[in-house]
Amino acid sequence: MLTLYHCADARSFRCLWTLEELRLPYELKLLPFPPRWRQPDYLAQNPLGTIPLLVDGEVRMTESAAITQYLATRDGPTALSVAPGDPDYGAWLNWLHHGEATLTFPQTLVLRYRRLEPVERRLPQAADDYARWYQKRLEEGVARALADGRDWLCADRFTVADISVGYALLLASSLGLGGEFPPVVADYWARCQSRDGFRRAKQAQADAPPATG
Ligand SMILES: N[C@@H](CCC(=O)N[C@@H](CS)C(=O)NCC(=O)O)C(=O)O
Repeated sequence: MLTLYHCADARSFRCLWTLEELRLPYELKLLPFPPRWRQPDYLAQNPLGTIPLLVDGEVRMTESAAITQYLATRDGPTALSVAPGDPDYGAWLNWLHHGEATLTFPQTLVLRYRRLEPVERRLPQAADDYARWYQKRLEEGVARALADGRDWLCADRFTVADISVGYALLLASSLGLGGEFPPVVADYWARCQSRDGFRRAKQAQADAPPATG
């Protein structure tokens, strides 16, 4: 059985969305955020204290983009994966990592230094700089790629690369950065949200009882 440790709308949402798209059976452990402080016994499971953690027998994974790739390929190729040898294999891996390393990373600095830190530790200049850094990459990366009218980022279909980038758009929306989506990105984000897998994942986290310590 696959077990996913998750906080609502945290990066582990990528994994939950993938599980629902693939309709894999799983157990969801919903933790308060940040678990490092609010559920310290979680450190016994993941000493980093971060979310996600996926447990699959002896396999333990803590990187959300890697987990989506693992789920999409662990039992063989799926519609959400792109195989080596496919002309879009490189693009697929690139978008998969772009969602986390290029888009989500600067957003988390905005989250931390605009919202999470106590007021006296906030850094408006750093938050504004990283908001612009993220916005520029969104315009020159995702928006430019979608400008040719494609629905999804690569391989002419929805894949975990779209889940990785789609999650960055979810986070941007919750940070109040969604109003600055270029129109092609706003349309793409609407397509992501209209997927049954996305809706089921949202419902699953809403229905999950909180994990007890
Ligand atoms: N690169 C990792 C980052 C994991 C990460 O930092 N997760 C955040 C939640 S979105 C977290 O657990 N923060 C709480 C903490 O660091 O204590 C991934 O993509 O999964």
